Amino acid sequence: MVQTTSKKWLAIATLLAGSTMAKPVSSSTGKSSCTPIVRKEWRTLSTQEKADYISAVKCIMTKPALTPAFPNTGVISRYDDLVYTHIQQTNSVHFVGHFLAWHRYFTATYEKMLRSECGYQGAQPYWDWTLDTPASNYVNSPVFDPVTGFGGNGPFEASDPNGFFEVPGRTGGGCVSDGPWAGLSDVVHLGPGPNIEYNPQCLRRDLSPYFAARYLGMNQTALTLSQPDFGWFNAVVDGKPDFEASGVHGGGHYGVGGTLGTMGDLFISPADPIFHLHHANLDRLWWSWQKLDLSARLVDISGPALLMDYSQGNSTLDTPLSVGPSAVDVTVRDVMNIEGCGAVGVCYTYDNVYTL
Ligand SMILES: *[C@@H]1O[C@H](CO)[C@@H](O)[C@H](O)[C@H]1NC(C)=O
Ligand SMILES: *[C@@H]1O[C@H](CO)[C@@H](O)[C@H](O)[C@H]1NC(C)=O
Ligand SMILES: [Cu+2]
Repeated sequence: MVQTTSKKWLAIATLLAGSTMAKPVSSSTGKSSCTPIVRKEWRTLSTQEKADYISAVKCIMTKPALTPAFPNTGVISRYDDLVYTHIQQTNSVHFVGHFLAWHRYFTATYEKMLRSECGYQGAQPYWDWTLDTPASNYVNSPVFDPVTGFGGNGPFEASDPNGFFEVPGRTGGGCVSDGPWAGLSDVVHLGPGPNIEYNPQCLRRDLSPYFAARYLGMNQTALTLSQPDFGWFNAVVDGKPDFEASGVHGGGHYGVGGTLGTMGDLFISPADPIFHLHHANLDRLWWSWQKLDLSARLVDISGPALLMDYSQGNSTLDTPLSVGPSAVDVTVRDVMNIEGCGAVGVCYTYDNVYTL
């Protein structure tokens, strides 16, 4: 194979990062190969790379939305376009077989927007939460750093005793008190829940070190990775919608968002920029699992087509995926191979993966 200059450069950059580069594999649909950009863990980025990423996030929050404003008066920015499409599809892309595929496309679309609309040169970073357990390490995660990260917790606020749920071990709930979005009262424009009318709010966090340690450690991650087929893998990623039987997906949402935080709201959780670092790591876990038996797992998809409901059968490779006006509609097949780089779909890789 002819080594293009950019491929050579990527190989060198990856070697410098201290890991072996995953060669682009030809996609299951036989599309041409390409040079995937390499996603890295947040704490391994240089201070400059972290600043570049955060300024790109701030930039996309200022670009005007593509979603028609009426009646969606809360959809102001390109960033909101993605929060909005997540709200609209909350009941059709969670607790389904195509949950991971949809979120793979969603975060890859965000990554593409940061690069093409805000001049960001890097790849979407991921948050390897296993590095921030046990509980005593959690609040010191570089992801929560007030200067080089996304800021940390909000001050403690009591939750409604008659409220919907109470996340065990929650410690905050108020507006973030440090980091890039501290002191701002109009970071989140939509929600709570499915509300799509303009409702300016601060970014809230409600960290639970206990919950994170329980569901985001290497033990839970290894349990997920050891599942024999996609149906089981997907089920263990999510666990049950019960705090006593959660999985890594809920671990990140409720470990950051608790009861009152933005990440704990199933509808508007992408309004917290940490969402995409968490979902990039879930995606990395899926890719890690796929790579354990790649040819079989590039086509392994199952799970309920509707929310915890098999009445319409399983999700399949033909299940459609839409992220609204920010990217073309695709199918699950188009995103099964992250290095596939077809005419549509996704094109990136990870600097390293989890192994058993
Ligand atoms: C992983 O460790 C945490 C913290 O000790 C514990 O609460 C949790 O139950 C463990 N999970 C599994 C799957 O062993
Ligand atoms: C869904 O897929 C699973 C696992 O492949 C299979 O056992 C089950 O019969 C399928 N269910 C339906 C309704 O097609
Ligand atoms: Cu989601």
